[in-house]
Amino acid sequence: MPRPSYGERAKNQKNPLAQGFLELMERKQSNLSVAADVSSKAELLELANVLGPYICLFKTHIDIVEDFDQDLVDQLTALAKKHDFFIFEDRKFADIGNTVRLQYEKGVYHIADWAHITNAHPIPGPGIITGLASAGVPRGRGLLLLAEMSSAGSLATGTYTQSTIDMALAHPEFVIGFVASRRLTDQADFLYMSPGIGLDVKGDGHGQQYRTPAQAIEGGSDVVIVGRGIYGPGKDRVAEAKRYREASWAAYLTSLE
Ligand code: S5P
Repeated sequence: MPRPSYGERAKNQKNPLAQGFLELMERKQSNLSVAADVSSKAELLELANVLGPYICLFKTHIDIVEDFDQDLVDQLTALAKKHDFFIFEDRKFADIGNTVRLQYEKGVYHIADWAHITNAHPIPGPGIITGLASAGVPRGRGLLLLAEMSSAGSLATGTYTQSTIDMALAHPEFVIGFVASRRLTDQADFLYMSPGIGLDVKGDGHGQQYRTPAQAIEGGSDVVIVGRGIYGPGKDRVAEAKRYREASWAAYLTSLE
């Protein structure tokens, strides 16, 4: 059955962050996210600037940046506006609600102040969502739950994944979707973001498992997350970003037919 377009889904979305993101994908004709796992401020900003035109979402691990400062956040925010992308801090919160709220709002990074989207493991139960929501909802942010993981031997399967869906359904004001390998439910229109994507290799020697963008989109993913496939050793970053964007967008267009 043909799927509705990102633009059509935007019209029916009740969550404003998810709506804005779907509109951005449609406008920019990109369902590609880059996973910018680099450890210097200069490299991170360089990636955001050169790859910004091709992506809908810039995914960070802010705690691996060795020279983090507020200016990095200010510059990244300016690049997000200039190139029209959202920022996803891949923090993978995993503690009780009160603690994650503090980790989200305070400390060195103040993630809630600049990341449009962040994510959490469902393992502590629904309190992790309400804790994060207390800081995120007033700022218009969105949360993804890790319903599955791309790594070999992941424990996020079966009833764990099912319980994650139930937790998401109970919190539509803040949960906009999942990190997962495939579409999980038709009970609400969630966003599905899939890491573990590569066109050339199958793994990384540390448990990561790669599938192609087409495989992810065919399974119902909305956003394809690519890291080293774009900027790994010897890669032409812009050429690779274009290649992944084209492959992912072509797979999306096929899913509409
Ligand atoms: O299950 C997961 C969830 C995530 S968010 N598997 C993942 O690989 N990720 C993240 O996606 C991971 O933290 C990394 O930032 C990115 C994949 O990077 P790559 O270089 O393997 O494409």
